[in-house]
Amino acid sequence: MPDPLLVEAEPYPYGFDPARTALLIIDMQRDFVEPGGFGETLGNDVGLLQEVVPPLRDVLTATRKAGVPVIHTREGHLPDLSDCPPSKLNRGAPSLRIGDPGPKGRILIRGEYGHDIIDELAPAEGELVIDKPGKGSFHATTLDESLRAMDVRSLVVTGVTTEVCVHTTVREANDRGYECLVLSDCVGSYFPEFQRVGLEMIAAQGGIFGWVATSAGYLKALQ
Ligand code: TIU
Repeated sequence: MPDPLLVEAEPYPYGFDPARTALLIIDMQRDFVEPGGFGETLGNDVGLLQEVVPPLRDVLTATRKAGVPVIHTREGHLPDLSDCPPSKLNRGAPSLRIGDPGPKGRILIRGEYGHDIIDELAPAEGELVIDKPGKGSFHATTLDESLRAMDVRSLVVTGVTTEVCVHTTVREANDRGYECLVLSDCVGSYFPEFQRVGLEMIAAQGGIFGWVATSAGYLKALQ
């Protein structure tokens, strides 16, 4: 086995073998990142999520160049909403509910313009795109099977939102035996406080869910 690459991270350096690693980009969809989608209908300022795009774009470019696989996820539902539990459909007080017509098509419905990934981070040919009905990327998807088939044990985790789909995914991955490195400037929240505390929670207690590093640290290790 080759020596692992080392990333300066909290709570201590993260070692990874690029041959057994994947970059996971969670839910960088128009519905969360751009005005007129699900995120905004929940009352959120989507501007905060847009700060993630430039560093994540650099990470995506370098990761592709290094030959490390990239996996994208999208949160959303079938047009008949048969995969959306009533608990999710009825939760909160959104101005538009999942499935309602919005300016970017039906809110969070697969195949609609708003449901798709933003142009800046569009999946390349051959990259895996996992459609998920929940917040976690493992729940009701084939992600675990795909990662095992690729012999991946280590995940570099990016995307939105830090305390919702990123956290749920990291917790699911951790329980399944994956090691997760979360890139602090490549994950975003509508709430600055949740961003800070969400990242702290991952690396606390000796790395209870995983590690946290900046994209600069990851890029340096990858060179
Ligand atoms: N509401 C919120 O912060 N996030 C979500 O509903 N989905 C994801 O995080 N992708």
